[in-house]
Amino acid sequence: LSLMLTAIALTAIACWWPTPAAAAEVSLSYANFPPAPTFPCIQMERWAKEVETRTAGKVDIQTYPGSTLLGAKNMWSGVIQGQADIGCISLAYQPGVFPMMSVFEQPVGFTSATAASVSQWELYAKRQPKEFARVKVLTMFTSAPSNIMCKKPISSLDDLKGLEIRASGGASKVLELLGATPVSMPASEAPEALQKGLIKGILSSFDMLKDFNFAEHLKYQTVTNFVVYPFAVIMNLDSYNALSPDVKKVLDELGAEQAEWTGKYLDAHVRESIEWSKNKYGIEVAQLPAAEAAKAKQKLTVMIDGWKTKAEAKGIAADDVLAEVLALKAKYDH
Ligand code: 3IO
Repeated sequence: LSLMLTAIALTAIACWWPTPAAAAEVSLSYANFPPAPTFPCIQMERWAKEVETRTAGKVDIQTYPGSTLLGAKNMWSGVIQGQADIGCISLAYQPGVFPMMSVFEQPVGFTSATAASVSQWELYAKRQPKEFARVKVLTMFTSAPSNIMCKKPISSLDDLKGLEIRASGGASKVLELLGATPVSMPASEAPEALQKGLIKGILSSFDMLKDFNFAEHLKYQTVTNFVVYPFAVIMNLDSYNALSPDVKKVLDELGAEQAEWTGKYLDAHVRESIEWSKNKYGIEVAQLPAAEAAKAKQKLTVMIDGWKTKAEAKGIAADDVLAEVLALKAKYDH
């Protein structure tokens, strides 16, 4: 009998005892626009796992890659309105909306995603530009330096004349100034445009060769390092404000670390993507010849002046901001 009572008592305790899996107090949705294997989604999964671990299961993150909750073009407004708690945006998709942080779309010559990402986060954290006042910014990071992935070899600026190349924001401006025909659209729409023959190439980072399988049709790679694409991970303000102080602390402390983690992941992944593309599709990777690169650099100088004029019109101390970006680049990019 006592054995039976013990068994009943143990069962009762086992049923009543809270299991860690049932302890999540907050569930947050996190929307992303590109497919799950791409770097913005890889960093999303890493961030979600870190938050779940560091809050001891208090917070549960539901991730939605591949535009399943919000797409590239309604991410910003969707998060502000609360259709998702968290979302990942590429700043280049909304020209004019980020007068300060669009400095990271300018051709300042970053050579790694790590240096650019750490710099972007530091500038944001220090200056807290009011263009992001309607959201809580959780982290920022950039793509790797952008290069030309094309159906034909590009060895001079003449080869680019009138060529339809997909890009966005600052990268589209680069193409325009170099005499190409920029076709602006989010990365998530590029596969269809390529398949329909609307574009002959893409100006973005080399991770896309593998993650979008672009290496199959874009065999000629030209290293130009023109610009990077800056990103921001944003959170609905009401959703953030509703969190307990200990959870807010976990999120706040992850910002800088996540920026660096993502940059390092992407720089390594770009190398892997190039090797994979060489082995699988026999792609060719060439540098833009030095004389042509110098010509391009010359043609792009007006771009930074254009950014300054627009930023100043919005009350931003553009010379200060630019000088700080260049100092950050000197500190982190070598
Ligand atoms: C990018 C965007 C989504 C998925 C993978 C990516 N690799 C580089 C980018 C940069 C970008 O925003 C773009 O539109 O090329």
